[in-house]
Amino acid sequence: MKSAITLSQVPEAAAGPFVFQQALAEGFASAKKHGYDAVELFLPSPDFITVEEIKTLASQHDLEIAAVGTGAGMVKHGLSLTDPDASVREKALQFILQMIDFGGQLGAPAILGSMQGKWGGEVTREQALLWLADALKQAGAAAAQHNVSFIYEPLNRYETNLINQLAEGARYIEKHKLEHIVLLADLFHMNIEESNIAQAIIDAGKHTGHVHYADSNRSAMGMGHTETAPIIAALKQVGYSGYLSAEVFPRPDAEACAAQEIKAIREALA
Ligand code: LER
Ligand code: MN
Repeated sequence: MKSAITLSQVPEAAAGPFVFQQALAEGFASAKKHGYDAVELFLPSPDFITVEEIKTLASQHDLEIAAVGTGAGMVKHGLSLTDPDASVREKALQFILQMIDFGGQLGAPAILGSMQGKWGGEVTREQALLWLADALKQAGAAAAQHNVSFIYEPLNRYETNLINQLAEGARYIEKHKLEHIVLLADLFHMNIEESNIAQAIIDAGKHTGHVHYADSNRSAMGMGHTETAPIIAALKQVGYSGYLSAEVFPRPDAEACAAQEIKAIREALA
């Protein structure tokens, strides 16, 4: 397993779980200084910066790109794949396909979190899950063209009512025969939704493709009450070899958070 840390350039998400929010050049330098293997990027849109500029920063600092988030499509542009309005769903899909293309050129998968939306009002749960499966089919095919996966993230109940648990996500992938789709195990969401985080990872088996390594309170690991040993053992048991990514609140500040998180990752993997 490898380490990653979040860099955000989305002012609307300033209160979100993103560690470094300064200019990207500084964020890359900080990630390297703390010893991370990779950065996870949260950008306002796919045309915010060129792929070439990111490639230059990555090679200057000898960092990989672990993943690119799509959440700005929701927090900045109000787009969701399960919006009752077909034109909004289409815009959401196009935003995601462009982000897949952006990340793909960097060898990085894109993540679907808040842009999955919610069911309710005129939209039934069955309808929303069908729209979502249809979008995931297209996203998976687009990702495969870059030899990467597309990452689907079950979120806690306060952020979506579609799929809240990891094994439920695994069953959904299998039911709809979704290809090139992997699951994101965000340990913060799982602390709320799972009865046993380690068992949930075992139950989801091979489907986990990315990990947001957050403590129970979404601070850096070690600042809450998550017991990490069984979780790391479960990830090893299912053959997970991807990133433990610091999608956590920059508490007490970004520097201290980054230092605590890399210490926790090193201890966990030692
Ligand atoms: C995104 O990775 C996530 O975990 C969401 O909670 C962000 O709103
Ligand atoms: Mn997450």
